[in-house]
Amino acid sequence: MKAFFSQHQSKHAPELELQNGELVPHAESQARVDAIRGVLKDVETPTNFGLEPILAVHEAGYVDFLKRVHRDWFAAGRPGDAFPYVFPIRGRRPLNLSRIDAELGQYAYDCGTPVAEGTWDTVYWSAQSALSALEHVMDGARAAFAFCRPPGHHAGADYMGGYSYLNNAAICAERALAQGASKVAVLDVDYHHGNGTQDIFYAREDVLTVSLHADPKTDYPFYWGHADETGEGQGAGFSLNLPMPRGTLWSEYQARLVQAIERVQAFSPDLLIVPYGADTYAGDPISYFSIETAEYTDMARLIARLDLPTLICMEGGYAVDALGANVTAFLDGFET
Ligand code: OKP
Ligand code: ZN
Repeated sequence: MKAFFSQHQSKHAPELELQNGELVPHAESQARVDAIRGVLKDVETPTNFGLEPILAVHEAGYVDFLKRVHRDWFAAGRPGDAFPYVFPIRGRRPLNLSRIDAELGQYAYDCGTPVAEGTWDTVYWSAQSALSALEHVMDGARAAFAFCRPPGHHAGADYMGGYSYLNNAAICAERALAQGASKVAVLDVDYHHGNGTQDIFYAREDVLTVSLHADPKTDYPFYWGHADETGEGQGAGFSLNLPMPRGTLWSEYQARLVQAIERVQAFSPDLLIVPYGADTYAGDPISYFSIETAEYTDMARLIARLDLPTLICMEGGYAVDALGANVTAFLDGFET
């Protein structure tokens, strides 16, 4: 299967994240890039589609902020990566504050998503990789792999979080609709709930979001991904959340995936987008499901049985030593 990746996507290299009360080396590391890049055989440099498809999803003020925030941080005399530390909680009125810390808090929801010097270039080109893979599928390919990094599925229209800055899957869903698709389904199989994608389409009936993930009662992102979140307004019934307990095995996961697939089938979309995280892997250092490498092929085969044009977007997966094999196993399931 054809993959898309730009060298610019190596630039993002945040040093630290705040995790469980400690500043630790950032899990979304450069080593992930090498691990995945090393197993891809048919890789193309993405086409530059510009900002327009990004701005169809993300608020212009947020995109402008992403572009310049690290420069502003540096100009303010701050060291290292730009980190938020004050957040406007629920219902705060909008204030046009220019202090760097106020801006950061307004556009972020966690302390795991610092903006580093190369972040903008990387997330811009990740989105272009996704759009290029989408174009390949819209041109008739059965499936394509967008090697995006960092992940995107936690980013909302105007916020970053969960290592995510631009929501690649959402940008592609919106683009597909603009290019003539009438319905798009997003089937998120990362370990973590795809809260950004869900938020972006929560009130919409033209994009179905389905997410299989660790129960937010025990796992990040806590506040979203509960089973009773089903959409609102016109979008009521068009969000489906299937949380599972820590320790979930493939045999158990499979039953939920079948349920998810049936929902997608009933929706009858023109295009399927699969945010894929290899962090459901048994050996993942920050996640707690028990899926084994070979089982990713079974997972992908089940999804492939939907027989829909499919765009796969890379999300998480932090067991670097197994990452290449896990990605290969998943992509293999679409070839056979
Ligand atoms: C991004 B993706 C746990 C900290 C979790 C955020 C995880 C973001 C995952 N102690 N930090 O969905 O793989
Ligand atoms: Zn994840």
